[in-house]
Formats: sequence, C-alpha cells, structure tokens
Amino acid sequence: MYRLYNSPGTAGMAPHIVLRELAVPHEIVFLDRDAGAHKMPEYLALNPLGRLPTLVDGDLVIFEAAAICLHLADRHPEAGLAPPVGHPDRARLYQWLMFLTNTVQADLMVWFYPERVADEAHFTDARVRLEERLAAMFAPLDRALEGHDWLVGDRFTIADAYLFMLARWSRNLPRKARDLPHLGPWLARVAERPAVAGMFRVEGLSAPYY
Ligand SMILES: N[C@@H](CCC(=O)N[C@@H](CS)C(=O)NCC(=O)O)C(=O)O
Repeated sequence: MYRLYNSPGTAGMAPHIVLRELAVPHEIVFLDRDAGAHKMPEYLALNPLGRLPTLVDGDLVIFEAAAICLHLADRHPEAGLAPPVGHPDRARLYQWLMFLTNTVQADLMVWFYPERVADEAHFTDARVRLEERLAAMFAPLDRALEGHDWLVGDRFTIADAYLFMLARWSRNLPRKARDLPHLGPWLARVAERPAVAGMFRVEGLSAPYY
C-alpha cells in the first residue's frame, strides 16, 4: 500500500494521477497547509524540507514529485507509464520531465510566491518577467504536441501527468496553456481520463479544471 502525503491542487497532483493510472492500492493523506501540518516534526521526519508531496512505499520514503512519478512508473513497468530504460523515448521522457520540474515548475513557484525572492514593491515587475519566461517555456511544449496525442511516444506517460499539473497552474496567469493550439486540446484529452477525473474528485477540486 502506497501512502502519498499531499495537498489538493499542489505538486502532489502528478503522483496522485500516476497512482490512479496504475490502479494500485494507495492512501492519500492530505495535510492542512494552513495549519502548518507540513512543518510539524512528524512530517519533517519524512520530508526534512517540509514540502509536499512525499511518498511512503514500505520502508522507502521519497520526496520530489518527479522522482515519485519515476519510481512509481519503474515499480509497475507493465503499465507502460514510462518507456523502457535505454529506449529513445525514455530519453525524451527524462528531457521533458527534467525541464518541467527544474525550469517550468521553478518559475511557476516564484510567480505564485514572489515574496520568497523579492520585496513587495517588485512583485509586479517580477511577475511580468516570469510571464514572459513561462510563455517561452510553454511554446516548445505546445510544438512538441503538434500532431501527437501525448508528450512522449504514442501513449500517456508520467510526463503527461506532470505537464498537466503545471499547465493547469497556468490558468492563473494572463497567458494560459489552455489557449495554445496544441496544449488546449491535449489538456481536454488528459482531463477526460478516468484517473484524472478520479483525482479531481478525491482532491475535492471542481471545474474549470485547467
Ligand atoms: N520540487 C518540489 C516542490 C514541492 C513544493 O514546493 N511543494 C509545495 C506545494 S506545491 C509546498 O509544499 N510548499 C510548502 C512550503 O514550501 O513550505 C516537488 O516537486 O516535489
């Protein structure tokens, strides 16, 4: 039984989708971030950064959403949520997953929490620049989907789960992923998946989803 520590709508969404795609027994533990539950000693013992998500898989405890997605895909190779190791599509999956987590997600986090890097007087300037940067990041993702149903290869992978989570966050920005010609239909396609619909239900989120 996997246990995923999570909070609705946050970085735990991609691992949550992956658990549901795998249809494996799992428990989602929602921590009350407003109450600071993710900074309590009990949780810090699992994740010293006090961030969500964290996965518990027997004796293994890991954090970082992308690492959790890869681990889950590797534990259940028969599900095909990641191409086989050594296959060119596996390299493409690494490329997009790393780009998503270390570049797109990093800038999105600063857009949502500018107080972490700047004084309030600079929030607007910082956000305008981040919006430019993020538009330039979503553009190649949009192009990669041209003529393709999924980001990597010819089936849904963990890269789609991850991109869905981040593309959905862009609904708060002036330039939204959903307005791009290929990302828009792709978002609708992902949202229709039973695993994704189930995730929204469990996370208590309602439409519009992205
Ligand atoms: N790179 C980490 C980021 C995790 C992260 O920052 N999660 C946010 C929620 S989206 C969080 O827990 N924030 C609480 C905090 O930073 O104190 C991952 O992808 O797992």
